Amino acid sequence: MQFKFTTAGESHGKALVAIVEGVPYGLAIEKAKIDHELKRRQHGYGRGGRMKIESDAVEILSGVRHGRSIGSPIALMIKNRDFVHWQDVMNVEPPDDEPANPRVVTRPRPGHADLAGGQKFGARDLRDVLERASARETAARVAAGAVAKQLLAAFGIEILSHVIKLGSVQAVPLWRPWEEIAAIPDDSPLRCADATSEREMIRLIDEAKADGDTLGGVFEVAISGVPAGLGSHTSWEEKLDGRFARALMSVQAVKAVEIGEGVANSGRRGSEAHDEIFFEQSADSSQQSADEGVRDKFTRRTNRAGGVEGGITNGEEIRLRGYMKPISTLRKPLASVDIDTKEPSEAAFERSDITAVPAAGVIAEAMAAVVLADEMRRKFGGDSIDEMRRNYDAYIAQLSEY
Ligand code: EPS
Repeated sequence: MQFKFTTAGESHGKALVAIVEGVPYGLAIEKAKIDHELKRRQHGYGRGGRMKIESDAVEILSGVRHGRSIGSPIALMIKNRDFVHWQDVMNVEPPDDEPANPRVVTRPRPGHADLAGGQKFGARDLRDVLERASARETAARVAAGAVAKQLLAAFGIEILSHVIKLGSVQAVPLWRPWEEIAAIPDDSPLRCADATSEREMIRLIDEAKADGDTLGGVFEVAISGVPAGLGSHTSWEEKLDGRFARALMSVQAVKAVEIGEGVANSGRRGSEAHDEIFFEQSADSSQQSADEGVRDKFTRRTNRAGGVEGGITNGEEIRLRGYMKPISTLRKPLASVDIDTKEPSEAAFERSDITAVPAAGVIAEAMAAVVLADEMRRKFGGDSIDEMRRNYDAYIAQLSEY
């Protein structure tokens, strides 16, 4: 059984939708938890005017009955509140009359999909491309990811993210323990664990805004409670680091992905790069402590691998980093060329976020959740959550005997 999803919807169309498949029968699904994730994605200092218009909330259309999944595809819908301003421009039907302001886009933004997408499809109105390329689509991903998170939470797996760099300002120290990331309040301006760095980041955003510019940065996703043994070394497609990289790289504007301390490790000696293996015996290895779940276990004192070795989870916390380029819609536009006149022309601008790195972290959480939910479904199968749990429990028992 696979866990997968697909999305549909344009940025200024009627709604975004996600269809999620592979949720086992009988899983408690809470709409409030999906809405909570949607709200987290919308938050963050440096977002633009659109976020004042949208207040994302999900409507669950299928696959859930009386608060529990029934094993069928779960369809989720998020309405675009801004659609009321775009009904003519985004009309599904051929218009009777030309809209008063058709908002045709002919000046591609460097860094956006506008020009390459226009060339690919032969589109004379670049809106046909940008409406779908827009990161608005990620609201649907986050909704699907929130379903994946509810499946993972049933097995004690939790996912968080934080911002570790914004523009040129890097949080010090870069690496933060789980507890510090978990303690960042949901209404924190940039979801950065270090208050001093966060103030600097805010100052940088204000400067960029005043200059009509934009900023990128780096976020980190942290995942706890993952058992050893998800993913596989046996074939390139099965390697979990590769699957995570693809999932995170597919997030709009993410241009590099790092697993653990992958970048720093490339410049270290092997003796400084790998996580040595130890075996800890529980203080009391009597039958009573075994019954209480206190077991002997393999341990690491470092986690530079970020919880994945050989494409397989090793039982440590998973750490994934995504590097986001600056947003490509600039108030002070870059040089471009009008696709009709071929004359030099400034790139199109209507409005823009200054930065969206905290949001990208939330989206990456959702993508990582979907990949892990899929790994859990592949390994533990089952048509119902009860059957899946029996299989999971048997494997955990096997692990503890290893
Ligand atoms: C986006 C452009 C902006 C962002 C949008 C992504 O939208 P608009 O063109 O309507 O101002 O606000 O992000 C969202 C709407 C969102 O929900 O994240 C783009 O071109 O990618």
